[in-house]
Amino acid sequence: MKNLQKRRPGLHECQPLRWGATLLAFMMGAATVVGGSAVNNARSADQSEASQSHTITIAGMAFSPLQLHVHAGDTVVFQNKDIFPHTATAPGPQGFDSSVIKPGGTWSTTLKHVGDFRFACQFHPEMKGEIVVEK
Ligand SMILES: [Cu+2]
Repeated sequence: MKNLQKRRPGLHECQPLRWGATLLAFMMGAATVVGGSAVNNARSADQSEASQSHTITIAGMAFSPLQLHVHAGDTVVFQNKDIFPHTATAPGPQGFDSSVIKPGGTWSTTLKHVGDFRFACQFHPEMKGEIVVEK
């Protein structure tokens, strides 16, 4: 240990700096995330009529959340975090079809029609979800 310290005297001066920089970067990232959600909260509180964006994550061969309540005019983003391609397909004239969402890809749709939209993945019919669009 003594030998190591003697041979590399700069290590002790240098390391805290690096850790500090890493910590600072981490804190800045966290602040950005917190700031972002605070902005979203403020927006939804001030303008409850304004359309919002919701995210449904696809991971582990499942949609999450399984059921989502939105208001007409809101946007839903499907984010595929799986290593497989998926679709989000709700049959019917007012339904939606993402077609293929590649691994790591996203697809979004704005839901204008009130109703109960049950959707599934066309490749994996056991993958199901539901979006309830309210006025
Ligand atoms: Cu699928």
